[in-house]
Amino acid sequence: MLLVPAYATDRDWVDAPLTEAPCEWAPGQGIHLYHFPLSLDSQKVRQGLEELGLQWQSHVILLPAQQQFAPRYARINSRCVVPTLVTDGRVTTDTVNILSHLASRFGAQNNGLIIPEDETAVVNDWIDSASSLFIEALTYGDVRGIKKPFPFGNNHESGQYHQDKVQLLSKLIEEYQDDDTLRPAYEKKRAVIEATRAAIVTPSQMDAIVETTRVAMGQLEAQLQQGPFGSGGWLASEAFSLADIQWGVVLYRLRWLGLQPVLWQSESRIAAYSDRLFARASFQRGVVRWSRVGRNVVLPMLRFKLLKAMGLNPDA
Ligand SMILES: N[C@@H](CCC(=O)N[C@@H](CS)C(=O)NCC(=O)O)C(=O)O
Repeated sequence: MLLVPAYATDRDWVDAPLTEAPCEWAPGQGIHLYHFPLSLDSQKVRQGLEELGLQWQSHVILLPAQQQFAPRYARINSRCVVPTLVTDGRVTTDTVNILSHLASRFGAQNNGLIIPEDETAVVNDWIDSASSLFIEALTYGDVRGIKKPFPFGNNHESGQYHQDKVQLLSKLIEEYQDDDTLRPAYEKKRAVIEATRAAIVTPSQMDAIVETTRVAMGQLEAQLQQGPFGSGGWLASEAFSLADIQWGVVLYRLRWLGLQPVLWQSESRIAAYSDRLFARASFQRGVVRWSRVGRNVVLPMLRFKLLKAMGLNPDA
C-alpha cells in the first residue's frame, strides 16, 4: 500500500538522486532544465532558479505525450520523471536534491535562499513534509465530495492515464531488453506507476491519503500561527526558504484542484500565507507564467502530433 510518493521513500525501487553526475547525453554548457510547464516538481525548481536570478535554458518534456520515457531522456534521468537539472554537462536529479544543490551552489553569490545554520533542521523538516504529500494521487484520484476541474473531473476514468503508461512501458521493456541502462529503468518505472495506480483506484487508500494531507495542513496552520510567519517572516525562518517554495507550489495545486474546502479553512493562516507566496515575483515567473495551458501545453502538443504525423521523431 502506497500512501506517499514512491520517490519520497527509501525503497529500492527508485534510483537514488544524482548530483552533478557527468553524462555524455546531456548538453555541455550552461544551466539547462528539463521540465513540463504544469508539473508540480518543475514548478518548484523553476521558482528556485528565478529566486536565484539564474539564466537557464528550457527543454520541455511533454508528459501528456509520454516524452519522459523517450530513450534519449531516460538516459539522462533514469527515473523517467521531470525535472532534471543539467549544469555544464552534469546531471542533478530529484527535486529536493536539485533545489538544495542550487541553493548551496548559487545561494551565497546570488544572495538568495540562504538561511542561518541553526534553522536548517526545521527548514528541512518542512521541506520533507511538503515533498512527501501524495499530490499525484490527489491530482488523478477521486476525492469524495469534490468535483475536480477539467481534465481531472472524470471519475470513471481515474487510473486510465497510469494504465496507458504501464502499457507503453511494457512495450519499451520488450524493445530495450538488451539495453542494460534502459531495461532496468523502464522496469523500475513500471513498478512505481503500477503502485501509484493501485493507490489512485482504491477508495480506502485515497481516503487515507486525503486524511494524511489534512493532518499535514493542520500542522502547517499551527506552524504559521506559532512560527516566524506571525511576525512577518516565512514558514520556517525569518528568511524566504526552500520550505516556502515546496509549500507554495503544493498549495497552488491543491487550490487549483478544488481541494481547499476539504483540507483547510478559507479564513486561515494558510490562506494568508498562500496569498503572500503567490504574489512573490519568483512565483509569478516560475509558476504562474508557465501555467498558461494554451501556449505552453496545447501548442507544443499540436506540434508534437504534427511532427509524428509527418513521420518525424518529435523526441529527437
Ligand atoms: N520528486 C521526484 C519525482 C518527480 C515526479 O514525480 N515528477 C512528475 C511530474 S511532477 C513526473 O515526471 N511524472 C511523470 C511520470 O511519472 O510518468 C523527483 O523529483 O525526482
